[in-house]
Formats: sequence, C-alpha cells, structure tokens
Amino acid sequence: MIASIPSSLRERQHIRIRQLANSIERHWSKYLTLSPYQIPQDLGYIEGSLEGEKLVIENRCYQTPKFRKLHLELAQVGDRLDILHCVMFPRSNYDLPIFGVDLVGSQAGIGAAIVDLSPVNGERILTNNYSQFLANLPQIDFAQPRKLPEWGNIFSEFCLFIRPQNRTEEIFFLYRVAQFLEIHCQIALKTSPVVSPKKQVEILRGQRYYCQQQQQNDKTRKVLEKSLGKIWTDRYMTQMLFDCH
Ligand code: BLA
Repeated sequence: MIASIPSSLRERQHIRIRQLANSIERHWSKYLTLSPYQIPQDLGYIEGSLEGEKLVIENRCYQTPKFRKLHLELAQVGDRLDILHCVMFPRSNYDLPIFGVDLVGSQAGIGAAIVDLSPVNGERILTNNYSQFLANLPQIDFAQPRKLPEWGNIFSEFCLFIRPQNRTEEIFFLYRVAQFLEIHCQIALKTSPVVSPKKQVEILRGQRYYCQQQQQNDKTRKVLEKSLGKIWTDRYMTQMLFDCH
C-alpha cells in the first residue's frame, strides 16, 4: 500500500494534475506489489530559484518485481506552471512497453497532455496483446491534436498528444490514461520473463534509446535550467527523469 502522506504540493496544483496523480497511485496500489526505491541523493525533493521564479519538485518512486522504477513527479514553477510527469520503466527481462505521461497546466488550462505505451523491444513495435487492446478502445475525437517533435519517434501509433479545449476534454484525457494504465497493469501481471539473453540486450538498448530521445526535450530542459542551472538540470534529466540501466 502507498502511505497516505498528504502531499502539500499536490493540494496546490491544477485539479487535473491532482486527479491524475491520485488515479496513477490508485492503479499502482491496486495491481502492483510496491517496494521502496532509492532515489538518488538530493533529488527527491528539490527547490530552486536561480533566475527568479521558484521551482518545486516532489518525486515518488517505487519498484516492483516487473518494474525497475515507477516514477511520479509533481512540479510547480512559480504560480504559473504545474507539471505531472510519470514513467514506468520495466525491468529489462520483461518485454513490456514504457508507460509515460506528461501533463503541463497553467491557470489558462492544460496546454500539453501526452500519454503513450512506447515499445522498446528490438522491433520497436507493441506486442499483439497491447495493440489489440489499444486498437479496441473507443475512439475519442479531441479538437486539438498536437504534432510530436522530432525526438518523438520513440512513441507508438497509439500515442495521444493534445491540447485539451475544455473541461470535458481534460476529463476524457484522464479517462484515457486510466484505460492505458488498466491495460498495462493487467498485461504486465500476466507477462513471463524473457529468457533469451539476446532479447534482453535488445530491450535494454531500446530503453536506452527511449531515454536518450526524451533527454532531447528542450522544453523540459529550459524550465529546469532556469531554476536549477545547467549542471543540476543535466544531472536531474540523466539520473532522475531518464536514467538508463
Ligand atoms: C512538453 N514538457 C513539455 C512542455 C513543458 C514541459 C514546459 C511544453 C508544453 C507545451 O508545449 O505546451 C516540462 N515536463 C516538463 C518538466 C518536466 C516534465 C519541467 O516532465 C519534469 C520536471 N515528457 C515526459 C514524458 C513524456 C513527455 C514522460 O517527461 C511523454 C510520455 C512528452 N512533453 C512531452 C512532449 C512535449 C512535452 C512530447 C512536447 C514537446 C514539443 O512540442 O517540443
């Protein structure tokens, strides 16, 4: 079970971020056997304000028999930007995709909402069980789909990247994330380890590539650099957000 420590930051954040964080943790405690995860020193809770605006980051991490790291991060920049970032990294002896979600919101609304189950096996395609479930989800038409940046070649054909137009679309997005999580947790529970060492090497290489590409996200880097500086940002992006084992 996840200890119900009240998160001060969460209570101050955009309601959809709060709701999504709660939903992710509900799925994790319902389906997975969570153990503590050692967060690198000084990177669990961060406050920085080098150039003006204050940045606060709260991290929660767990591991399970099939996932080397479940990471939920909540961040706030001044009183203008709220961010939720979540990645589930499978252990490299499981042929499972990487679940990732990013929600960036302000008082004006949610500007970016992205969720995916990204394949990292040698072929970089989702296994049949995933693609069948995902293809069978009822279609939701969002008014403003967004274009992926170049480094986004890591995402699957089911990646959803939008700017929600209103409350209804925000709620539909959260609902879709819950469906992705539900599918992922249920398939992961039934998945057996990969025995072929060659396959494991391919999965590891796929996870490394995923991390390398994500580290190229200049929008994330810029937000962090402004408050933490270059050295901390580099350390944070390579050791906390997208570390590759
Ligand atoms: C975009 N991410 C962004 C944006 C900001 C951040 C400010 C721009 C929003 C916009 O264009 O409207 C900031 N995201 C952060 C920060 C953190 C964070 C500071 O996670 C953490 C401290 N990013 C991820 C994951 C995915 C992801 C897991 O961390 C996907 C699964 C995607 N974020 C992602 C993409 C964009 C984005 C694709 C758009 C980038 C672009 O348009 O160039």
